[in-house]
Amino acid sequence: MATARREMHNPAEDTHAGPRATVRGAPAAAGLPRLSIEYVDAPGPSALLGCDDVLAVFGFGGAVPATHDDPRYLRVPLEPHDSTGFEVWRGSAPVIRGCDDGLRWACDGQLLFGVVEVAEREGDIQEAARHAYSRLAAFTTGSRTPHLLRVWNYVDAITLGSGDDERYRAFCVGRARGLGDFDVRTLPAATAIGRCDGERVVQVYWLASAAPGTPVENPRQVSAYRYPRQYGPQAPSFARAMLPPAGSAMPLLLSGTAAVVGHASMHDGELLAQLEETFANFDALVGAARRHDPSLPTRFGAGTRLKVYVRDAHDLPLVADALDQRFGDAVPRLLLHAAICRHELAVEIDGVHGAPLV
Ligand code: 3EB
Repeated sequence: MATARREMHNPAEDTHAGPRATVRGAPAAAGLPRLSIEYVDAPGPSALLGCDDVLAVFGFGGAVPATHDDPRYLRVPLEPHDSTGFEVWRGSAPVIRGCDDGLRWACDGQLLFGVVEVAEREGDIQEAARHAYSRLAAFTTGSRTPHLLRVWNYVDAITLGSGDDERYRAFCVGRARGLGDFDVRTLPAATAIGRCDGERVVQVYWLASAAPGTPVENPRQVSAYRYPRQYGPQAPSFARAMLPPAGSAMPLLLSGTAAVVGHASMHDGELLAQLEETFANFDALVGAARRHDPSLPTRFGAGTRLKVYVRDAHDLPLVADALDQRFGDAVPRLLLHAAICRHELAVEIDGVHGAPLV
């Protein structure tokens, strides 16, 4: 079966990073990993997918195509506030790509984009998350890009249900079970955000690499994987940030960050205070990352990209203004209407941060 499938592939795919490739054998493409992330205006994804260094193109909201023949395209059904932009990941040409029983991927030899979307059966988010993560883990383990750097999780109605029945908590259980045995010290950076589209589909996409990154924790925050029992039966499986493999031309990968200090949510009902606390968290996180890589800029700037998730659509203009005041147009950003995994959190931000690529 595996052999038959391989025979149907382009021979170039023999070097791909999929589940049947082993780490032994010829090394992946020479050179160090390189990744740029841009928010670009375009009439549609096709024009952007024409470049053979593109690892992934993301469209946001209801106005973009839901699907595309090219496995590198993914629609994230979160409505953007003030842009029609696509997010484009560029790696190193040539990128090869494929689809394996619904799991889509693209790989440049050093970096791999992957995505799997699992429909919940009768609202069973735990089982959908377990299934998504077991596919991710089976695809990644033993491949030529075995190191998970960053994962994004988008699920519907994230805070529906109460106590341990809350959907986010059930998601955390399914995620950990799907990952199987893991060492918390190698967990990827991540985002887990709620969609508002009513489609009960667990959407998981990721960035993996041939060489390992270095996880970074935030000195102002308890590591999420050590959150106390009050937040659910399974602590969330992610690192606060991931430094890219040494020597790469890649930014620091920032996990979803909110007004959480220690393990507690701060400033309930005060959106702007939560925004300030979030940036204080980023300052501490970047400070911790700079102890590993002092060349990282201290402050957010032209090599930073922020994705800003705002719970209440009415607050979007307020957040846009606050970001304009803080950064002017120095920091490219995408503002999205999305639910945060704790009721009391009104805003969460993820992104990447580095020196501008030359
Ligand atoms: C927090 O600090 C906010 O479960 O993957 C942020 C990033 C959050 C990732 C996840 C959750 C996740 O706990 C929530």
